[in-house]
Amino acid sequence: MDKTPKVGIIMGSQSDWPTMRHAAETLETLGVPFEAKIVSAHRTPKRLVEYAETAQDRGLHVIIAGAGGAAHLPGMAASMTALPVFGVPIESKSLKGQDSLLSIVQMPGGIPVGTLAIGKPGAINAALLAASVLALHDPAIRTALNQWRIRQTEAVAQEPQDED
Ligand code: RP5
Repeated sequence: MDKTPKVGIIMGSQSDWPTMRHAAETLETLGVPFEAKIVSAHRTPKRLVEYAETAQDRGLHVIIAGAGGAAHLPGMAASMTALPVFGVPIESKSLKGQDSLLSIVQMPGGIPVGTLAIGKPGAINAALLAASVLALHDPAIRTALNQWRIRQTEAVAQEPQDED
């Protein structure tokens, strides 16, 4: 099986990993080859340019970019590649991720970023969306994604239980 990463997960800081690892774990479950890198729009701008400009030639099909606060990473990545970019707003301490959400979602017309929910649900859904894109041309990923959805449905109990 080809192990060349098809999805690039990038994040602005090590502090984003507790959120972004949920994207990584979801892709792993689905058997989607990915890479995960710290790339900061502000602290490592040259790394970002290099990453975005070479992403397609290196075989990536989708980029998932997580960032918090003044979250310019997804938009700047999208400005330098025509690959689909999904943005995950990290739940920041000061504004609970509302700052991240607004700075990722409100892109100018012409440079799209598919913006997900704040935090863990957004990270999981970004991975599922990336898998959906790949599944259009990859039957193994399509099967894995369908099975994942069946398992999720089957895991929902008919009746609630006391938790304590
Ligand atoms: C952003 O600043 C990162 O994406 C992170 O969410 C936020 C805070 O970074 P640290 O100060 O924790 O490194 O660039």
